[in-house]
Amino acid sequence: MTDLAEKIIAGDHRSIARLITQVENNAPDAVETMKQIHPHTGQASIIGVTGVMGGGKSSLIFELALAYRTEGKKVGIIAIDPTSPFSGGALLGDRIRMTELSMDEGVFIRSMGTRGMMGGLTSSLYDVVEILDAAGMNVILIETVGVGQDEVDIVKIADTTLVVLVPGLGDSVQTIKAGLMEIADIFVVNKADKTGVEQTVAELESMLDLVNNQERRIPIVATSAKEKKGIQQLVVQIAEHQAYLKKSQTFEKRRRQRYEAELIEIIRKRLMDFIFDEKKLKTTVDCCIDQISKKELDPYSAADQILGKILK
Ligand SMILES: Nc1nc2c(ncn2[C@@H]2O[C@H](COP(=O)(O)OP(=O)(O)O)[C@@H](O)[C@H]2O)c(=O)[nH]1
Ligand SMILES: [Mg+2]
Repeated sequence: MTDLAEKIIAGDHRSIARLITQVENNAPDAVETMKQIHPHTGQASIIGVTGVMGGGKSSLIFELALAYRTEGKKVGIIAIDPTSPFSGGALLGDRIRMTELSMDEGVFIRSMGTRGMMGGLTSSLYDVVEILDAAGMNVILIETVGVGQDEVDIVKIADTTLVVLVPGLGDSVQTIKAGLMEIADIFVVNKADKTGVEQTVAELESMLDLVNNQERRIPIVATSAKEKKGIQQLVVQIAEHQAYLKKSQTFEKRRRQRYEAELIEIIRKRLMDFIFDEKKLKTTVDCCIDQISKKELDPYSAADQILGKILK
């Protein structure tokens, strides 16, 4: 086993950070370590937090992290949001509180860019989740900005997805994209210290009444990250959802979905790397041109041969 893999499994923060940087930079060294840590994964609860911009996702993650720390759990936080206080964006006050959290040995915080190749979540997110899991984080909280494909992708990674809404969005429920509705395992109405919470909760409830064919009714939790209210209820609902997943065998199904998405992503990435490495592509292709000209080979068979080589 590589020295780095050993240190990561032991939970060493600097080594965790190093491997994450390697995977983000597409460093060839990372692959061997990633292979070695995989058998040590599978213990962490993965919680995705998505929803409206400015709804309090980062603030809620902060409060959840504190709550899990009181339970003695180790917490990993991944923020895929350049405006997140975890990434050094946002207001100074929020940023200072997040930095305090990072002083805690039981918390590992990492922010990531959104430079996914074809939109959607950055492909190294799968790796980062594996790394934090192998490093012994009991809970991994992932914040994503709710735009485009991102919130749909998070479902493939998270065991439990929280959709964060706020009161006073007017016809909030109508304006929420259907996609967000489908992915929620728990609705969180944050900023419950403001007026209009009851109305938003009621709107959500009646919307849930309409889709009554679910075997599990999606719970709605009102929280105030600002006043630290409703956090414990949220922790309880997350635990109940995870118990439900395990009881209904959905847990295994979700994990399989994640591995499937991850594997497809790795293959896609390798193929893209090959295609976009023009020099390499040209060198590979060049070898066949002579044969094609001399009619010893046709272009289709040549393509089969080349693809066979990179796919093996
Ligand atoms: N009144 C109120 N403000 C909040 C609450 N939670 C977060 N905020 C504030 O809302 C703003 C956006 O919060 P943030 O956590 O960065 O939202 P995000 O963009 O969803 O991650 C910040 O100024 C927070 O201090 C809350 O429960 N009540
Ligand atoms: Mg945020």
